Amino acid sequence: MTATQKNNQVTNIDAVVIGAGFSGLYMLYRLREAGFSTRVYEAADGVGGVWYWNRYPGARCDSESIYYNYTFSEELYKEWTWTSRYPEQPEILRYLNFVADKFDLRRDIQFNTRIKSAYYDDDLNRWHIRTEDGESVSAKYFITGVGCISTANIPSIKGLDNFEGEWYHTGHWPHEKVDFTGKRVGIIGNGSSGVQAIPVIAKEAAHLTVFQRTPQYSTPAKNNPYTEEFIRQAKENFHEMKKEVRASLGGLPIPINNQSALEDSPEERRKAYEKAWEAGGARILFAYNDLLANEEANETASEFIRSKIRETVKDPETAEKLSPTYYYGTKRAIIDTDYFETYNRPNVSLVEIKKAPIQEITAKGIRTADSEYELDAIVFATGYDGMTGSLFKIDIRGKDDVSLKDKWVNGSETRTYLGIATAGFPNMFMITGPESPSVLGNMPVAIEQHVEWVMDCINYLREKNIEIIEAKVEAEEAWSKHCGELADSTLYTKAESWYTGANIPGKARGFQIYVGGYGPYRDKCDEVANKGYEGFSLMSSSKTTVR
Ligand code: N01
Repeated sequence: MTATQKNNQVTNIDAVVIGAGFSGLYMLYRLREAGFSTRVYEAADGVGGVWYWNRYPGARCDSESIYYNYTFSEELYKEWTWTSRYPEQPEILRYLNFVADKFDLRRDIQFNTRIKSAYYDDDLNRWHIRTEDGESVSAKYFITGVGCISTANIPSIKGLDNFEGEWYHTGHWPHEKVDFTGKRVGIIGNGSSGVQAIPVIAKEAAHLTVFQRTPQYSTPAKNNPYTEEFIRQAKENFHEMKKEVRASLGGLPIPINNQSALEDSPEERRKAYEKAWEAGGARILFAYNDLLANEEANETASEFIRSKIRETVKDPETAEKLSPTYYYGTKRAIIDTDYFETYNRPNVSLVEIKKAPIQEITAKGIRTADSEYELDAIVFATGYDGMTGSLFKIDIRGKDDVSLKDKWVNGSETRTYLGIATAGFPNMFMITGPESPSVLGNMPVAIEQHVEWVMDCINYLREKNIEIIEAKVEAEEAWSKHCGELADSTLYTKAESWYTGANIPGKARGFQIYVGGYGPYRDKCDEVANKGYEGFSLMSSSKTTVR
């Protein structure tokens, strides 16, 4: 089959994939390898997905580099060398470009092209995909690799248009260096992005004002350059590492201490938390097995981090303002380099906008309920419309012209089977869709598992001459219920976070992530496949049920 053509002619191909980040690149590689004609559409002018856009100062991944990789190719793993424990955004982008070059992926990626709609044609059993430029393509399989956190949340604050300075969102950072030297900068938001950007901007700006809605826990990353010896060992250990990350709960080979925090004495706990703190990263979450399930256990870890904040921040009043009260880990655990230390700088100030909310952005800066702050630049580190935001940006319509947004009632009734498929949308697959474990771990591991499962499934359909696969309503009802019950057995649902949709005004609340862990989830997906895709209807082209 041929690739698409530009002049408004509809071209038939086997598969359309949206997005050229970790998901889309690997999906393309596998589809092409299996002999399926494939086209990837990407809005940016290069590969990278979120790592193409997130160029803000200090942007870095919080998974350790040697695990933040594809593992499908030993050769690739051994050819690429990371420089430090946590990869910086430019390095990750270089890695993904290296992957695209090595496997000659670009020739099947159409850049600078945003997908506007995807309609399923029930008569032809095909997806019709249309770009914003009016180009159309018809494909048997429609696969989304749009990312879980890629649709920026820019709060609608009165007056932004009147602001005379510059403003930026961390997820849409300019390609050129933004120079804050000598400027008065305001930053709204202190999640993972803000916590990374704040120390770096503070070093450059004349003054940095942090507008904080909710204080956050953060633990030191303890980043350091990798030694040659460390890299040599990591490469040698490839097969073991691959096996371990794939079986693990969060895609990292970090063992969890299988014991309740409440079984240890306060002294023993302090020792365990100190050790985890010193090891760096979010190791505290692994110190005991009930931190995300038991309030009392969680409080011991939460209080430990608050004690570190009090030790680090010299001004007790500021330390108090920076001390969170929610359950540690129920918002995404953040890791940092000198975040709390930054508040000891004379050019940094903290404004609590829960006490005095932002009322308006004026020509000169930000006006809260009790003050006006003159600024030359505003940085929105205000996060994303997670899980469903990027899917809903595309008008996706399945059988009977039902839109995904309507089916999921704008996100309040998201129903998927395994987070991969949804009833009424045949031959559509979501890479790390809602109700898969995705963002609760090291994403490349989750992505590889989904891509490989989807590829095996498509190969199976070809082998068995099956034209259509569609999740059954009862299977997705059961899966969604199971996801909800698992989430309710944890503390996650108690937090106001992007995980629960609480960050987007008007968005329905819910916890659309499978919390059972990567390894158990993989087993469940494999079981479904081994049982001939149990929970799916498999049909011939005449819609005769094959199984
Ligand atoms: O976004 P966030 P993020 N007015 O939603 C505040 C991944 N990631 O971009 O807590 C005022 O976490 C909001 O306040 P509150 C990672 O999965 C990974 O930082 O809602 N403030 C919060 O402080 C992460 O979880 C890496 O009260 C408003 C902040 O903005 C996810 O991306 C790096 C507001 C948003 O925090 C998102 O992180 C970066 C409003 N209207 C990102 N709306 C690494 O791997 C929101 N806020 C290291």
